[in-house]
Amino acid sequence: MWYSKKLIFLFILWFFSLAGVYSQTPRRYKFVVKEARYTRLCSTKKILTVNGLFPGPTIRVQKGETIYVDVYNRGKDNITLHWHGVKQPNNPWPDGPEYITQCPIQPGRRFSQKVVFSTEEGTLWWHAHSDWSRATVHGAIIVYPRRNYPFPKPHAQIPIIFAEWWKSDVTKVFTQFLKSGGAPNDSDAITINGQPGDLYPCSKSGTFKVNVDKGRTYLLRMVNAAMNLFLFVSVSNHKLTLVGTDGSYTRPLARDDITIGPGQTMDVLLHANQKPSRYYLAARAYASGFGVTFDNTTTTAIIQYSVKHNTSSSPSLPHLPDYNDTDAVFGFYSRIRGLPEKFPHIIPANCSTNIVTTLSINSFPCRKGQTCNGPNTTRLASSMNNISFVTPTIDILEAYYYHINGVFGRRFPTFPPLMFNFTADYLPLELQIPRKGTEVKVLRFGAKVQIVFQGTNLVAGIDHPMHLHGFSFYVVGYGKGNFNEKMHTKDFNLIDPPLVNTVAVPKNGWAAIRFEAANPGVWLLHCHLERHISWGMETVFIVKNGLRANQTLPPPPSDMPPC
Ligand SMILES: *[C@@H]1O[C@H](CO)[C@@H](O)[C@H](O)[C@H]1NC(C)=O
Ligand SMILES: *[C@@H]1O[C@H](CO)[C@@H](O)[C@H](O)[C@H]1NC(C)=O
Ligand SMILES: *[C@@H]1O[C@H](CO)[C@@H](O)[C@H](O)[C@H]1NC(C)=O
Ligand SMILES: *[C@@H]1O[C@H](CO)[C@@H](O)[C@H](O)[C@H]1NC(C)=O
Ligand SMILES: *[C@@H]1O[C@H](CO)[C@@H](O)[C@H](O)[C@H]1NC(C)=O
Ligand SMILES: *[C@@H]1O[C@H](CO)[C@@H](O)[C@H](O)[C@H]1NC(C)=O
Ligand SMILES: *[C@@H]1O[C@H](CO)[C@@H](O)[C@H](O)[C@H]1NC(C)=O
Ligand SMILES: *[C@@H]1O[C@H](CO)[C@@H](O)[C@H](O)[C@H]1NC(C)=O
Ligand SMILES: *[C@@H]1O[C@H](CO)[C@@H](O)[C@H](O)[C@H]1NC(C)=O
Ligand SMILES: *[C@@H]1O[C@H](CO)[C@@H](O)[C@H](O)[C@H]1NC(C)=O
Ligand SMILES: [Cu+2]
Repeated sequence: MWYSKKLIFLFILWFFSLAGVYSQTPRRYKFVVKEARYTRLCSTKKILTVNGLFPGPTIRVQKGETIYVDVYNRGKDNITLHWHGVKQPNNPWPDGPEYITQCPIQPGRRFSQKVVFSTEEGTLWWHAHSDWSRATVHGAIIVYPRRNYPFPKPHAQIPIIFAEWWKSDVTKVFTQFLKSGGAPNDSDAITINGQPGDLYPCSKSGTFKVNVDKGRTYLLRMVNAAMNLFLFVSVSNHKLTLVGTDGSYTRPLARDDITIGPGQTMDVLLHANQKPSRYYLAARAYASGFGVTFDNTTTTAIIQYSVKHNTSSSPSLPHLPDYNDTDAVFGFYSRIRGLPEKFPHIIPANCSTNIVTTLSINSFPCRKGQTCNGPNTTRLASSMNNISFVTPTIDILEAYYYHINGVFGRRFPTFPPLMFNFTADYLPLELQIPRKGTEVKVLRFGAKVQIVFQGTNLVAGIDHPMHLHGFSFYVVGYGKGNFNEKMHTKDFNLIDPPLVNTVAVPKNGWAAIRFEAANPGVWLLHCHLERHISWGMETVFIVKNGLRANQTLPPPPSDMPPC
């Protein structure tokens, strides 16, 4: 009888799951990339999604787990997916950045991506890493502790994902600005979990709501998935206590408002300790670039207490710093500390590899016969150490692994090719023109690396959220103006620096990071402002093999997307 066989089979499954055998099979997620219709700001359009969802599904794992995500491309365009902040030890092939570690998954194809979690604990996220599709193709990753949190267990945990919404097709915004040489069109709304909120037309009914009980504590797992916006976030009448960032815990830091840059995550405790009522959680842009336009709208969600209260009165907006309040941002980031007592830190003391790199906005002269929308009819660009990165057409990891020549060079400069007052108010125009190239930096396995990111005031000084794949790193120093090794190194924090994967380099300032290059592979380093990476603010580290088997680049998986 067929059903008894089925019963026996189920019984065996049940037995093995109890025995812990079944549960050791890695968990699998099915991600179908496809278009879906969404109505926002009074109009309907098709957007690219995973499984039809915006934001996409949340991945929930235990610390140290390995999972597989089966990615099916049922869209019209090439795509890749990246697991932002997951270090992927010895596992660079499924990391995701297009033409860096893989060729894209073409329409109709599939790629099973192995995602290896190790020491991360807290909030991370995943997103598309090809053209501008990450605008809508993204979601949260929650990494639960094996035992306890370093703070009392919160009553509930709520992902808060910020994003940007364009009324027009994002693909068009992307192709148009690259063609015109100007800045991309600003978005029309900021969203919280896919919803713009009360202050935008046709958006009130969808506003995201968090239901709270008085006296309880909630963990808001914030992700900034916005393409081009740093955000200030605040909740009226409540303090926010930062307890983690980028998948690592921090010393509790109580604030009226926090800043979150593109690519960053912030774990924030909200104590529901006010008069039962409704309160706005609001966010809007921090945008300090002189003459740089931005989406200046305000997004809201509602924190509502469960006890009966007067719901016809509208909640009040919290105070948020001014859009140009550079000091508020500097004050916030420079106060974040790691938790070395609970999570032993090994901060590289003496670095054998020292890199200083400028981060600049640049401009190319317009090509003959074209009109360019950049400042002074130029074509905007950006660079690291004066090289504007040119993405190859075969991925760098494959070219490195199979020794394919001519795809990349190994001459990323270790220091700025030209020393000048990087943060001066007026800089000679001829410094604005960068070089084009596909240059990587090769690192010895286990090298202790220090990188100083130096923002410049070329074209327009602005903050840059610099993100490194394959590693977390310590932010040991953070300052305004020009970095000075003699003056600043002695003040580095080697005691309790925060451990992150994205550092907000201050406008016309610098940030110093340290990490150990103990992960063989090809790892992208880039600005997470999407317009900057599109203009070339990126480079690549190749970390060579170590001596052990598990320090050696494995062969690619058999279903690696072909070029
Ligand atoms: C971008 O803005 C310009 C000027 O407002 C407009 O003409 C153009 O259609 C916009 N592009 C897209 C893709 O919305
Ligand atoms: C936002 O920017 C627009 C266009 O530049 C401007 O007209 C408007 O006054 C600004 N709104 C706020 C709240 O700053
Ligand atoms: C509720 O708030 C509205 C608007 O502020 C007010 O008009 C109304 O009297 C209030 N109702 C009660 C029961 O307090
Ligand atoms: C910010 O901009 C306002 C005007 O929009 C100006 O009054 C203020 O001085 C600026 N603040 C800073 C710190 O630049
Ligand atoms: C780092 O260098 C300093 C001075 O050169 C030296 O005193 C110290 O012992 C070194 N530390 C380590 C961990 O090698
Ligand atoms: C624009 O170009 C002119 C002539 O080359 C130059 O004098 C001026 O300073 C430039 N302005 C900007 C903002 O680059
Ligand atoms: C660099 O420029 C800044 C801003 O104009 C100025 O304050 C500083 O003194 C300059 N530094 C040097 C070394 O000239
Ligand atoms: C960048 O390189 C170009 C071309 O070599 C040069 O003209 C320009 O001055 C350089 N700029 C800087 C800031 O190094
Ligand atoms: C590599 O292997 C060594 C010893 O076999 C082990 O101690 C270490 O944890 C392994 N590293 C990783 C990343 O698996
Ligand atoms: C999609 O990817 C393939 C493989 O890299 C490439 O040949 C093709 O040009 C890409 N298509 C587009 C539209 O970029
Ligand atoms: Cu940038």
